[in-house]
Amino acid sequence: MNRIHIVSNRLPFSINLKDDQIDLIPSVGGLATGMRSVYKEYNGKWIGWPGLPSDDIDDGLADRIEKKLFEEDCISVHLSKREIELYYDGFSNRTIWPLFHYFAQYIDYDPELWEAFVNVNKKFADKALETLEEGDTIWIHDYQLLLVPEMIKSKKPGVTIGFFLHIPFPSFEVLRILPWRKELIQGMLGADLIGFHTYDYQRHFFSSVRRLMGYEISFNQIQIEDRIIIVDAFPMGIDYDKFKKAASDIFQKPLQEKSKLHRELEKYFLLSPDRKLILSIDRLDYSKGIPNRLKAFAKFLKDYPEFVGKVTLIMLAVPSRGTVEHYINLKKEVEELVGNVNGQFGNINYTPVWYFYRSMPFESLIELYSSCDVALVTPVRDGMNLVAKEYVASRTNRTGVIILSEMAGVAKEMGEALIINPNNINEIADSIKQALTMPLDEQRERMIFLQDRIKRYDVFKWSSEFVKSLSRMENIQNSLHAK
Ligand code: ADQ
Repeated sequence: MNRIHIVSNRLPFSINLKDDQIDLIPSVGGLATGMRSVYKEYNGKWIGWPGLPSDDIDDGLADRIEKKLFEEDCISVHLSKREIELYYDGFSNRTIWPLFHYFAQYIDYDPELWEAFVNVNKKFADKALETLEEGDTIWIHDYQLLLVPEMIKSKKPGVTIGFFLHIPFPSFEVLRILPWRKELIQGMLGADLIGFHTYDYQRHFFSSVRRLMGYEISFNQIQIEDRIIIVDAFPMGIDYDKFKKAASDIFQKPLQEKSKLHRELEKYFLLSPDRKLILSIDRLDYSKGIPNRLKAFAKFLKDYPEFVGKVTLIMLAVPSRGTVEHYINLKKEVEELVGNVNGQFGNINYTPVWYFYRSMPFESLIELYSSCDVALVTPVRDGMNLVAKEYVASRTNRTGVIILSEMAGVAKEMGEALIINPNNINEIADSIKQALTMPLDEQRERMIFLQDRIKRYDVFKWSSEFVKSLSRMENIQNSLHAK
């Protein structure tokens, strides 16, 4: 296979400027981990926004950043504050995000946002086109860049294009709400291979292609004139071994080397060994169902008062999209609910919810994953949800229970979790009780199946399966053109 390039909204580095020094901090997220192996192995470039608005840096500094990134085979797309506001905070996060997560009431239909989305997608496509040669392959990521596949295909048809959507693809009845639904589908259809996390999203996409464009679909192929497009499900995984190893390392550390958080957690259990911890980790996003989770925890404490004083919910929320109105309101709502639960059920020695509104270092996440008896993962919509997989990978003693929303893509791979409807507060409350009282043997039985499955299809398997399909597409394209 020839070169494979990556395009995503963000480059896999953030930039730290200190005095005259430019430091590149590698991202540790799942996407960066999975893709780093791909573009390095196939001698490609990674094209994306470096994370700094272009108005904040003068030309000299911009050149130096560019050079530094180029040493890492990264190419920057420069975006101004205004472009970020309209394309990223705007059309990506105020229009597509709510639409694709079924929050129709939150959609912003401002045509100015759409215009900026088209222009910025064109910027990404043009930047990629400067690098691309006929015969190359490119893998484009996510909802911010839905128009890029077609923008590249129309200029360089000999490039093999893959597109992967990390969020849900909604049903046609929801997608049709958007004035620019056809343009979005047309943009995606510039790709030769389109990937989703689950078969359901694939099915929804097909139905929109049929209804909006009238194209025929057979099995997983769309035929358009002399082109074939393959659409498939590739459930994204995590770097399983990294989580497993980090979790087992924690238990081997001598007491004096253990982190403050770890010692605090041990103290918590020492106070009363029958105490239990429930963990909740997300970006603070309305799609994650955080208010319902808090209401369900309060209902659980009310219905099962024997657990008051014995069970704590540790809730981490990473600040996210803080300039968008609905996120600001959500933050207030969550803070109020946390206050209510703690006010109603807490006392001097007992705080029912420990709430942290911040990002946490990897080691602390591992400590929490491995110390908490139950993971409460209740999004109202989620493309996949990697937190559920990270919890499974970190359970080295093979106990622990996951309460999981049926609306998360990951539920398709986790039949052994306690599956709930995230809008059913009573059901979540009862599942908390069931999880906390589940016999250890049953926990292990379920966890063994989960771990085997999540380990087998990790992030490296995910990216290599996608690359394999891209290589098949390249062969199909070549044979079609040879005819
Ligand atoms: P997200 O919506 O960001 O991703 P998710 O898949 O759960 O959701 O990933 C969140 C990541 O952030 C996890 O790796 C987690 O460890 C980390 N994280 C969460 N809280 C943290 C905290 N307080 N401190 C530090 N790290 C924290 C989007 C889609 C998902 C899809 C992924 C990947 O919305 O549905 O699973 O992309 O495709």
